[in-house]
Amino acid sequence: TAEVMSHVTAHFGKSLEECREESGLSEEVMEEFHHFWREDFEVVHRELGCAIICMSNKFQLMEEDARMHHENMHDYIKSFPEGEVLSSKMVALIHNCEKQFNDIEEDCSRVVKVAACFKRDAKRDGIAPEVTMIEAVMEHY
Ligand code: BOM
Repeated sequence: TAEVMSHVTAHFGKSLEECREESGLSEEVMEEFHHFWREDFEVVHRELGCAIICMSNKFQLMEEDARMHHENMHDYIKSFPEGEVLSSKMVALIHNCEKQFNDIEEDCSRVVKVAACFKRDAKRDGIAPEVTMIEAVMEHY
């Protein structure tokens, strides 16, 4: 659900600042990670892909090949309130997007494409959070 996704985003987003330097993601492009879900934020910058890889590695959510670690992603999402209602759905959405861009060899460029696909499909399926929902739970993390 969108409520659970707001918790996951708030927690995951906290690692952005640790990854700013090595990803090269400027504040002009993305001021705060939860703006990912803004209607007018376009998920297009390669540096955002690099940042998502770096952030995911803080929680062991990716394999060596910069693809999702299915079991760890499941467990990570389940660790949030009511996370078990979102985990399988979210892993399936991400994996479906990964399959569509498997031919892109460069990791950062591929991951930002996967992330844009995931945002679109999450919105389509009604599990994308509003920015205000994320802001309401950020103080808990
Ligand atoms: O092959 C790439 C696998 C990783 C893709 C991750 C896509 C989602 C990143 C952007 C959205 C984040 C929202 C919540 C936290 C997800 C862990």
